[in-house]
Amino acid sequence: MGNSAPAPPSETKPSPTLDEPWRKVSRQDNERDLKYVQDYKPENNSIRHLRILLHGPVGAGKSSFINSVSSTLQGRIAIPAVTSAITADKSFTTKYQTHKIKKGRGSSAVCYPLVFNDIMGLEGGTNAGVHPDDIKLAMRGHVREGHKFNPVAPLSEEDPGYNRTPSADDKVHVLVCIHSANASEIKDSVLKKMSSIRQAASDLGIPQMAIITKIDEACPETGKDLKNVYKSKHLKKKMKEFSSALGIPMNCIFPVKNYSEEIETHEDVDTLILSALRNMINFGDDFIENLQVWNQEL
Ligand SMILES: Nc1nc2c(ncn2[C@@H]2O[C@H](COP(=O)(O)OP(=O)(O)O)[C@@H](O)[C@H]2O)c(=O)[nH]1
Ligand SMILES: [Mg+2]
Repeated sequence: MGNSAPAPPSETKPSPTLDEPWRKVSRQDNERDLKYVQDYKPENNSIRHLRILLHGPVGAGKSSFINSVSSTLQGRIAIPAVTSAITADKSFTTKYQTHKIKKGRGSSAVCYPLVFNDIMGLEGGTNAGVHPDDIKLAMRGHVREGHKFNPVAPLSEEDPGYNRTPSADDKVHVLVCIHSANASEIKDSVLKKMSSIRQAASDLGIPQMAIITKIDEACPETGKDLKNVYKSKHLKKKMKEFSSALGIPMNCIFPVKNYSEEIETHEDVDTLILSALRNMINFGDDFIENLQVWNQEL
């Protein structure tokens, strides 16, 4: 045994990557996807913008995702609209805030007809995160801009932060759960909250998807080259685990690497952000279209 030649690495350790990607995305799609997002306009006249609600644990990358979308669409790193440092403080009271994405520069600047809200929450204890009932109210458009969430007392109808007459574009059109690929197993208490939120969204017919962030940290091969994302066995496993824990089908889960330390945008980062965004718009627009049908039927 002693002087036998060592086995080649491929025999001792299975490769961490698949030979072929299991989902096809490439930087060649960037231009098409960017154009799709740039040209998007909700068909429904009563809706000025598609409202996307991001929810997930503190530090999952919600604010970074909004900033990354902004950077990708502007072709340069956007000045953070939302500071990430304060989100690390779990006692920080979150405000319900709508984030818009600027299109163009200077006096000709307008905003994209898509807006984001992000809600932290789903932490284990009762005194951390936004109450699930408040997330449900936000989905139905009942939470006013600037309302400060109280984790122990959900919004009541008497509260000035309660909007009794939400318009169609106050309502949420896509619900996105954001989670880090680098996080350990999701706690049972968190899962319970997530599933109650998911159920509420299902009851309202709101489409749901998930974004898995920090794929660069979770998988070294993907960290080195983002093009490995759909070849990574580890990430595929993580996405499957996530899919079964949350009940979100694989084709509604998108891995991204957010802009975090970069000073310039990068095509491969943009590819994944655009792929997620394009699908978000598709899902949301289907919902908006149905709203219109319902309105006509009423
Ligand atoms: N490496 C890496 N870091 C990320 C990614 N997304 C977010 N981060 C970092 O994770 C931290 C928390 O992100 P943040 O967006 O504030 O999370 P939030 O609490 O969900 O809003 C920040 O330091 C980000 O720079 C990612 O995809 N890759
Ligand atoms: Mg944040």
